[in-house]
Amino acid sequence: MSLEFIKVDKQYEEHIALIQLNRPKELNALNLQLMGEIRDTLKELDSDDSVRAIIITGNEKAFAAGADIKQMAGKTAIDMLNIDQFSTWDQIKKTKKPLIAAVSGFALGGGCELCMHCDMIVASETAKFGQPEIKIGVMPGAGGTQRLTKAIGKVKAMEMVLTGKFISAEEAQGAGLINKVVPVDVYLSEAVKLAKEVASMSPVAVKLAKEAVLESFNTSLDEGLVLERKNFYLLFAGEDQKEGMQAFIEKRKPNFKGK
Ligand code: DAK
Repeated sequence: MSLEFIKVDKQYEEHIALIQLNRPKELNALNLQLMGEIRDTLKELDSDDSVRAIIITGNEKAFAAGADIKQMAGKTAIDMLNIDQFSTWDQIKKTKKPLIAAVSGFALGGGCELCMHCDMIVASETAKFGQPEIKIGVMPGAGGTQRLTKAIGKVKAMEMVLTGKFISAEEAQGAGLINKVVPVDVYLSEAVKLAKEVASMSPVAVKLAKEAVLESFNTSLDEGLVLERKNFYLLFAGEDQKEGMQAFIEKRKPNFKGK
């Protein structure tokens, strides 16, 4: 696969893949090709057993300043329908491995929505999150009204979506949108640390636990509990459960194989 707008390092660290958005002059504005490259790369990494966690990052100035406004400006509703960007975002949503966003600078519009497609978010002190689509006459289109509201609650989400105002990393952490705020020189290494911690767990347990947590957004408590229980039982069919519990009893570190 030849990649123009992202850089991919499949073994950035052991078991950790890194995707870096790479349109720096345009503040990593998410054009259709870039989104397609993310979609295809995630699909490939998701089926690669050597990868246990995936980090998505940008650069110090911008994670991503949103969808490419210049590419979108002249489109009609029928163009948008035919381009069907939703299938790309839906595919990204299907990623089973843990995704961590390492964010510095602007994470706006589709950029903020891409962060919210990740399972955890580590940000630098300079990060700014926002859904400013309202300022250009539209509204969030890749889940912003739903995921932001679930993350930070109605009134704060309403303020961000209806005024387009940005929030700082510190505010985002206080509101529950992100996991961690760290100095700008370590935001990536902190994301790697988190990814390594997750990658040291059983990949099967991580996959099934991620599925169960995400399911809580779509189901009633009882339906979610049914899935949780099935996934819990399923883990007893695998070697990693035996290894994990035996390692505890023998007071040693477990060696999980994802089986
Ligand atoms: N698109 C295209 N170009 C962008 C851009 C964007 N979103 N953001 C920045 N750029 C470009 C600027 O045009 C400029 O290019 P040149 O003029 O140098 O050629 C360059 O990046 C540097 O930007 P600035 O000169 O503006 O830099 P500043 O530091 O002064 O300002 C800023 C930074 C981030 C505050 C400002 O650039 C800005 O407000 N950018 C736009 C932010 C925005 O409105 N984002 C939301 C876009 S709408 C969907 C999925 C997703 C979406 C829609 C549908 N479906 C699945 C259907 C998402 C929509 C959006 O995200």
